[in-house]
Amino acid sequence: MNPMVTIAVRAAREAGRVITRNFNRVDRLTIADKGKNDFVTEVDRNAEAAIIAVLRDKYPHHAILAEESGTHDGNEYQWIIDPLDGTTNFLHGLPQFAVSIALKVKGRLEIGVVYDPIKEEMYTASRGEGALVNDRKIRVSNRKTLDGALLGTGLPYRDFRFMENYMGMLKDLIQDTAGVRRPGSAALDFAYVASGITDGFWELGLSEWDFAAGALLVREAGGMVTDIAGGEKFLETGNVIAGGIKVHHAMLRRIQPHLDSKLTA
Ligand code: 2AM
Ligand code: CA
Repeated sequence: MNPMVTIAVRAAREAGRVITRNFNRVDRLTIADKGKNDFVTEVDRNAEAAIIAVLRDKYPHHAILAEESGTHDGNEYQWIIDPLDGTTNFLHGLPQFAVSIALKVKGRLEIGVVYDPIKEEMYTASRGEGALVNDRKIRVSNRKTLDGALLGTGLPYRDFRFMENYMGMLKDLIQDTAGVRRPGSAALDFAYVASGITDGFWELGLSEWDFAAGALLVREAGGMVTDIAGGEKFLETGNVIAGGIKVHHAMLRRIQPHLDSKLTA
């Protein structure tokens, strides 16, 4: 196994400890409002500090991009960290959230770790070596059509510029599939596609730290990840479709009629 995966796993477990210690004690937490529907707690900050401490200790020269503390300069190795993906769920006592840690080397995704501290599920991937949950190999589903497919998605919650586009996609996809779910942690949504629990996923306007690790999980589990126009710019635009190859293709065809230039630019 890539030794950097071992370090990322250690960092994710440290963050998981901070998170589980505070779960269901939200009344005691200080909650700051970063903006409309954008909350951050001391748990996010402490979990992020725990991750950065582990990474810095081992790799003092690597760069870091982290949701709460922004960019820390360094070399061509860059860690991308979301210490608590699904903060809104966490705040409400809904046990669906995760730690997400990815590593890019010269701009290319190399490692992805997503950890669900409630279920104690550690999803890991490194480029060219496949994807695992708790050391068991995972694969995307091999469903051939949307018929019978279970899809994950993220509803717009803060930026409503693409509401009409999104609703058009949702309307088509709920009619063509077995159902659509909105669990609320993009990192875990990708982990579920990677392990074949859901057959596909799409969302508009994600941030890179929400799904950099998840995107590598899906690819290493044999799936497709593209932007909503079918291209490679998903980390830049945050508009993303993921799934097994056939389901991804079918989703792309259903989504395409609802695109316009402001979404694909
Ligand atoms: P976060 O908790 O790390 O901010 C899903 O749509 C993604 O959007 C999640 O990964 C979540 O990441 C983010 N998000 C932020 N605020 C949200 C909200 N109020 N409702 C749903 N998702 C939210
Ligand atoms: Ca996030």
